[in-house]
Amino acid sequence: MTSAADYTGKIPNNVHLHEDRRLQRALESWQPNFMHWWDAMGPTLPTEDVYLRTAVNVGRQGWAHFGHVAMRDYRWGIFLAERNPDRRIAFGEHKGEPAWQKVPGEYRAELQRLIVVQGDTEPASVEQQRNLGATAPSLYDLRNLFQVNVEEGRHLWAMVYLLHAYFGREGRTEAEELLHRSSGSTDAPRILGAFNEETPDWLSFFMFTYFTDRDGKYQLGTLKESGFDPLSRTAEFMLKEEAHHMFVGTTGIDRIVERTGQLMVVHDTDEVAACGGIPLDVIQKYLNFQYSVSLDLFGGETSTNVANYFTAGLKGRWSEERRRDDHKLTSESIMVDALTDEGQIGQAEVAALVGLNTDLRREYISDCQTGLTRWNRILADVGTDRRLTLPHVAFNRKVGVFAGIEATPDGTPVPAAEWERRKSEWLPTDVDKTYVRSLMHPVHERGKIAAWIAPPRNGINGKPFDYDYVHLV
Ligand code: BYC
Repeated sequence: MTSAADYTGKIPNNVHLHEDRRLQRALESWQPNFMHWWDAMGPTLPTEDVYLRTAVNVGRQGWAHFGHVAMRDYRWGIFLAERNPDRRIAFGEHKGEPAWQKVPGEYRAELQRLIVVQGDTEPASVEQQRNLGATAPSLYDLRNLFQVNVEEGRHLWAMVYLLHAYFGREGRTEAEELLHRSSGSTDAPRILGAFNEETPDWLSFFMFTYFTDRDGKYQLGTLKESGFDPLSRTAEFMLKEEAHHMFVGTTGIDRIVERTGQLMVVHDTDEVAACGGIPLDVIQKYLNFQYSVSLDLFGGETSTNVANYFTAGLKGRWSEERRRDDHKLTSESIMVDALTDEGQIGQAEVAALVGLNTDLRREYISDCQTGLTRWNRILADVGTDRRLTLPHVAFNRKVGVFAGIEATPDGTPVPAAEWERRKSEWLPTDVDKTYVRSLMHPVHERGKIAAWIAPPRNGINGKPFDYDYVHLV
């Protein structure tokens, strides 16, 4: 079933908003609050306009429009993927039943919670990235930052639509709360740990869009399986936009690694700071940090929450329909990472249902590994034998079984005192961060780029690298 996008009202949408005046009015009264939040917490660099992609439809041929727009006039809209009227729930105790078009009363609280947690991450990332425009390495990168920001804003709209349309007064209150909590706040922080960390420089930004947006991909992939059809359709369309965010991360790190590798080879040294590059050790430490905080986003290795979500049909597995089992998992088991009685890192067999966070995290880890393979190929191609690695799952964890121990990046448990003494070898120090920040000077001239990063292979939407992607005021 296709619904044409309606652009005539205040809120672009393909959900027939004009047919439900109450809902339309409620969302229209949330809209100025969103704009207020965007003005107060969104990008700080003043711009005239930016070459942005705007979602205009969900159909197969052409879902986005590219053009220069003033960011404040971006048309944040509500778009759900096309509805399949025959869709059935693919897993859990309701497997085979028609997908729900309304919230089932018995799962209301759980569904609302999943939507709020998902919704909370979207504005959080915009807040974390708000000052990066001032130090963009090129107009191309500046445009990509703003693209990510406006689309995270749209993803907030996607979750707020669900809260308003399906969760009544409580949903509207939660939608307000999404604008009140803020990243890093002591009084009202964002819900998940990684979204209260700083993203103060572009190396952090690219690590964030590689590792943390990729958690988004996997979590949205599980929500796309949801028996609650509006959530499934929303997540499906969000995933389309998400692909570009991860592209920004992957190619951003590609280009930093390429520049660093070149400097290492040309100057025959690992100490590339002297020639204006980011040392590979520092890149590795930033990677260690962002990967480990992103692993925390998957929750505990075992979780009764996730077992309940799955059994209820609210949150499925990655590629649920391609799995060759009964999709109920009531009598299966899975090996999960665990601590042995002696405090060593090992594995334990648990019921498959409670191990689903581990299952998802494994899919995520093998996807993360593809980045490492590509960055190491870049290092090999420029002619150095230094390599980057993914740290062990037990490294620097604050959530799950490893939260109580310290371990080195290769997965050796170490006493707390040794961790304190040696953590500067593995995680960014103030000196590392200050150095990276010292490189962050804006390059806002067309066709120019900062020295610590290589230029991209291609521009955006067929435009050249030296295109006027952003007009500053
Ligand atoms: N920080 O049962 P457990 C994205 C809490 S990113 C703080 O093991 P569960 C994006 C947990 O809530 C994707 N608290 O966890 C990326 C629970 O609390 P209660 C976001 C945490 O429920 C970039 C307790 O600890 N979407 O889209 O199985 C830019 C026990 O936990 C954390 C989602 O996450 C943490 N890291 O799984 C923009 C999907 N982890 O019940 C956007 C929706 C756990 O004791 N969320 N806790 O009060 C979920 O599916 C689940 O809530 C989680 C946690 C996967 C997050």
